[in-house]
Order: sequence, then structure tokens, then C-alpha cells
Amino acid sequence: MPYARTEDFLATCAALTDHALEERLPATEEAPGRLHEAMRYSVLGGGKRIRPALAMAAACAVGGEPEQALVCACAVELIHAYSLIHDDLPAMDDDDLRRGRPTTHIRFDQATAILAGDALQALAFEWLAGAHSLTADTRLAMVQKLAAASGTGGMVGGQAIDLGAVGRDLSLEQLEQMHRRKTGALIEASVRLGVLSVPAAAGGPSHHDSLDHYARAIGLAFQVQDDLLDIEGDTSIIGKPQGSDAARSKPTYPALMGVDGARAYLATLLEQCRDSLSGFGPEADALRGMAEFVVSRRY
Ligand code: GRG
Repeated sequence: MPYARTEDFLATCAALTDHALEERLPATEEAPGRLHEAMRYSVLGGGKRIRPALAMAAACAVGGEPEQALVCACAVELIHAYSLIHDDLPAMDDDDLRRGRPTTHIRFDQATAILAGDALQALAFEWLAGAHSLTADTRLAMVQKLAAASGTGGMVGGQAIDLGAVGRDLSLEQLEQMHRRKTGALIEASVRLGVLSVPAAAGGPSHHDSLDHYARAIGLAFQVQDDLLDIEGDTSIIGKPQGSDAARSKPTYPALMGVDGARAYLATLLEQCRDSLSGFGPEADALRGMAEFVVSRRY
């Protein structure tokens, strides 16, 4: 990896993604200006850009360059931003703070927040379908994968299970199924779209299976660390109220396994990420670094 540290890789990916998003999102000067302002506020207001970096790292792992994955990096980030806007609404998690700033419905209003989320979701697919530097087959495969990861078999279905589980006991297996859909599916799609971005991707199907295994493990690891941060994090660093899972009686990994159990599980998932990349050389170092980052992040 030509990057000395994962933080440098992440910063490069974030800068590329931010620049492209800034340029491509509809301008506030264009009507309907308030809707566009809300879309830009939600997408451009910070965020670690983990999913774009994973797409770019996956492209590198199969012999490509980060820039090749730029359009899918932007598309997954739009889906992510839409999910956060809707998740923060009063009908869902009813949060006032996100990324250290007022949530979209607080800064604007609920109707504008709902529409901004809807428009961002549609725009993600418009950008993928219109990425003419890729073949039509590749674009179709990307649209299909991202749609599946976003819909009832993925994020939206996981969110429905999550909302239905508040105040109820879930088994560890049920919790895992919920997170595989709610947050894991979009992370898995980010990796897969990154691979699809490289036309002559190196390695055969077994390489691609290994990357799917990596994506599943890092998707769960992301959630376990998110649950731990809700207990151990600092509101001013994590950018949202600490302790909100417990306050809402949400089922979490630490609630089911204890904090030490959740930490041990996190270490196992990191090991799974490393093992799944054992057949790769230095070209997968960015993916290795991203796994380390996800399990040790403080925000
Ligand atoms: C409302 C359709 C719909 C779906 C919501 C993913 C999701 C489903 C809701 C997000 C709620 C949440 C906070 C889940 C915990 C994991 C998570 C997605 C955290 C935020 O992701 P980061 O840490 O955020 O990548 P940044 O701000 O860095 O982009």
C-alpha cells in the first residue's frame, strides 16, 4: 500500500469522495433550494467516509486504484446519509444530534428531512446507472447489489427488525441477523462494488469469496465497536449522545455478552478479517488497515 498509515489512506479516500460529492450534489441555488440545502447539509457535514474507503480499498485489493471506485464510493455514501437522516426522525430514533450538529429534521423540518433522504436514495442509483465509464453489465450488477443491500433484505429490513425489538429480548443469533442486514449489508455492498469497479479484477471467484468473508466480518465488527462506543465513548467525540442504546433498552452486543465478551468477540472478528485476506499480498494492505481502524476507532 503506498500509504504509510491507514489514517492517510482514509484521509485520501475521504478527500476524493468529499470533492466529488461537493461537485455532484444539486446546488442550493437550483430549485427546490431548501431541499438541496438539506441534502448537502446531510451529506457534506462530516462523517468518517468508512464505506467509500472500503470500496476504494477493495478496488486496490484486486489491482485497481482508489479513483476507479469513486462513483460507487459516492453512491454508498448517499445511501448511508439517507439512512442516517431517516433513522434520526422522531418516528424512528428521534435524535437531535448527529456528527456533532443538529440532525437534518432539527436544522430544517421533518418533511424536508424525509424528502432529502428520499432524494439521496434515488440519486445514488442515478449516479451508478449513469457511470458510463463502466460497462452496462457492471452498472446493472452494481445497481442490483446496492438495491438488495438497501431494501428489505438489507438495511431497511434490518431497521424494521431493530424497531420491533426495542424493549424485547433478542438472542445473540437474532441480534446478529438484525445487524447483518441493518449495517452489515451496506458495508458488504461497499466492498463488492469496489471490486466491480475494476474491469479486469485480479484473482478468480475464490478471491471474491474471500473478500465477501472479509466484508461480513468487518460489517459485524463495525457494529460491535459502535455498541461499545455507545457505552464507553464521549458524546463530544462520537458526535451523538452517549448511552442512547441503553436509555432506549436497545439490544446490543455488550448487553448480551457483557463488555468483556463484546471486546473478545471484536478481537475474533478482526482475526476473521485478517484470515480472509491471507491469500492476498500487499495490495490488500488498505483492507487490512481498515479492519484495524474499525475495531479501534474512538468515534
Ligand atoms: C432508516 C432506512 C433506514 C435505515 C436506518 C443504518 C441505519 C438503518 C441506521 C443508522 C443508525 C445507527 C446509528 C446505526 C449504528 C451504526 C451506524 C450506521 C453508525 C453510523 O455510521 P458511521 O459511524 O457514521 O460510519 P459517519 O457519521 O462516520 O458517517
